[in-house]
Amino acid sequence: MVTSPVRLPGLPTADRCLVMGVVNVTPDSFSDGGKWFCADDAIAHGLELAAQGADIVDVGGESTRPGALRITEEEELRRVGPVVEALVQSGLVVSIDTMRPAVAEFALSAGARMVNDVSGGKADPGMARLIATAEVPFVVMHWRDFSADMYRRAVYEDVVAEVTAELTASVDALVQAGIDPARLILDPGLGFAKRPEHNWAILTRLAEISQLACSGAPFPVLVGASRKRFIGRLLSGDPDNPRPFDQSDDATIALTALAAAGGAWCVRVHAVPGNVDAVKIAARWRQEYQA
Ligand code: PMM
Repeated sequence: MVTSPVRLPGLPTADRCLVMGVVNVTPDSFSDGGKWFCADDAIAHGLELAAQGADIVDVGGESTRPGALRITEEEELRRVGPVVEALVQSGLVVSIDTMRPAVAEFALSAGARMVNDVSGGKADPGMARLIATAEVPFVVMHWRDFSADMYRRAVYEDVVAEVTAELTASVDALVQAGIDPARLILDPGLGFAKRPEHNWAILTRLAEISQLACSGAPFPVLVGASRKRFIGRLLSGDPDNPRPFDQSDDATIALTALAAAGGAWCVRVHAVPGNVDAVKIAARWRQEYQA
């Protein structure tokens, strides 16, 4: 895993794992759909997350919950446009969570500093072209299909080997399109075409994903475990009745500590304060190991 502070143009650098706060401007996201659907509420929420210690706020307008259908580009722009503009103007480091190049381009022109594409550039070939030109950090998430179909694709013999191989192919394609690999961030895509056992296997082997099949420097890794259903299923002990999303924040904090101690570059979370504490604890933990 990456051991020294990671330097990605336009993004904060710290001697600890970074914390990305989630601003979902959607009526139907996994855990907070509808709560910040109106622009003013979403803007207030982003400002609150930053005040609580989020290093980056990730603004998204399209739900990726299992089974979700796509919205139009116009609707996505309508949802995220004013929120990105207001948060940038307030001085926040904004990431845009989108699979659409036009939405990413709008957000970057408004001052967003990175693009978080859950498809890792696979949903639209125009995304790689945009990122090659814009020269901003880009999240390459492991993704097999759109949400409507992703569980059908959750079949693996060796999930870590297959995720690593598929991420390597995505990185190769992006580099081929002209993107500097030093701007790429990897994300194993917890919950995306993955069943609980796949997510747990990945979480314990982040270092292998960070290294990919490359001999060069390891890639920074972003982990998005917050409030995902596999946590609620473990906590309730009943796969058919997972614990509700808003009662899995303490467990998310525990996972943040473990992922950060394991070398994650950044965690994407809904509830910021406890996760900020967790990354500080993990940084001290790692410092002792490396001494
Ligand atoms: N998960 C969701 C949305 N965007 N982006 C990245 N990079 N990684 C993730 O795991 C991820 C993401 C879905 O979660 P939400 O609907 O609760 O925000």
